[in-house]
Amino acid sequence: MPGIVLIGAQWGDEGKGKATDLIGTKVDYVARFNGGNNAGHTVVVGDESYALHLLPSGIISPNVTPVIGNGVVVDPEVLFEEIDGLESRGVDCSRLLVSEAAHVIAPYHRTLDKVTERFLGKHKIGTTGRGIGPAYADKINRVGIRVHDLFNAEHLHDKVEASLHQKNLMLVKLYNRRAVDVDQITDELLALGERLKPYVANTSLVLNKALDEGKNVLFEGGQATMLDVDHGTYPFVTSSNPTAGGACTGTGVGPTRINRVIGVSKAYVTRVGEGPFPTELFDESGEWLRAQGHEYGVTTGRPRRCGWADAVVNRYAARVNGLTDIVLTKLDVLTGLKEIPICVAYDVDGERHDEMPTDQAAFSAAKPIYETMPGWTEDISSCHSFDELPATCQAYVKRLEELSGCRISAIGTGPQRDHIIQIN
Ligand code: 2SA
Ligand code: GDP
Ligand code: MG
Repeated sequence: MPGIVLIGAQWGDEGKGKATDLIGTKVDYVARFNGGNNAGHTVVVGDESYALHLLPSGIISPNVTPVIGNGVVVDPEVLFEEIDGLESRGVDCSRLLVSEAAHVIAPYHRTLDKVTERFLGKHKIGTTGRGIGPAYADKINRVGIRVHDLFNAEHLHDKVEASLHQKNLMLVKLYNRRAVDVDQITDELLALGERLKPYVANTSLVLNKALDEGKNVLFEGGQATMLDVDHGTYPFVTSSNPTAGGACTGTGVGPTRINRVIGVSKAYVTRVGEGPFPTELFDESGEWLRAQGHEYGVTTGRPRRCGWADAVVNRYAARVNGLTDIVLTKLDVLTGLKEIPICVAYDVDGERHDEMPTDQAAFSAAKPIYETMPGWTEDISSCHSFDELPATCQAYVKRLEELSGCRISAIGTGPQRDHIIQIN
């Protein structure tokens, strides 16, 4: 089982950090393939809790080589902050490999992210403000700066100049800001490049060689399916491909090398930022879920919007990612509810939709059609097998599995690393 992809099946924060870390102990490489420090993964090990943004979750496991793939956008300042923070807590980060082809987030990307959101007003996306969108826009516009550009002063100056030409016009004329100085940015980036150098590698070559040698590689996605720029709720998405296909383009490994695709899905749903969310709860049930599940952004601290499980989203995620199995997290959060609704289909202007509508106007108008399952009151965090779960809890999982059209292979029963039930 050498190539495993692990992605979020909903709108993010499904607990991928925990799932990745769990599988990470059995793998040799963990490679991030998309996004940047907009991601927030919480990994709990014993009494220690680690909030990771840019670093792959595998960084916590000493036998794993963590890799930042070419599909990731790297903010070097944030990367060093994260490395320093972990090393001060005794986590060795020297094994880290960063792709030389990954694009760099420069300070002007962060500025542009914030001013663009402000100018969008009521049309804003609700970004994390980390410069993600503008960095990917530069990549697609072919004026991006790549990691290997940081090692050649003359070449870098040229690239920065090309990248800033249009942006400076925009900053000055449209946004009433000062122009960014090409020389100053070049010097800053060169200095960051010096520190980055020891980590930089041809990671596509490294990963392909590892797979040739029969090593296990876990490809870790940031964000999630419904935030995918192609398959998510466009335009309320991130600017990368968090779906399984992104694992190949974002690391330089071919699809024939992927053996398993795991989708992580919460037992309910959350979303941060703007955009449609059919099962969102605006009453005390939503507040209850937020409080029970501690649903606040790991990167921005924003309260997450909460809603009931949505089997249409799960089914869609199973399809567009080709999921082989689902890890269902945070089932313990639902403990104490008398009844638990599951959305089985949508009503769009009186018409039933069993599958995800591609038209965002239809998706925005979608009303959930619910089926209700009985709840349970027993604490499930000490259960170590499926059979130990209360009968109504088992029935909830089984129904969700049936509606999602994909096997549930593990269940999260609490925030700790060992709060997990593996199902064979
Ligand atoms: P961006 O910054 O351009 O990627 O924002 C675009 C949309 O993508 C959403 N997004 C996220 N959604 C959930 N979790 C994310 N990571 C953090 C976390 C978020 C946080 O783990 O909690 O701390 O707020 C994440 N990153 C991006 C974002 O909300 C926009 O809707
Ligand atoms: P990610 O972005 O998908 O990695 O998820 P986040 O780390 O942003 O958010 C998931 C949160 O849920 C973290 O605080 C985890 O510690 C926590 N968590 C993960 N699995 C479980 C679980 O099974 N039960 C509970 N109660 N918490 C969990
Ligand atoms: Mg997160």
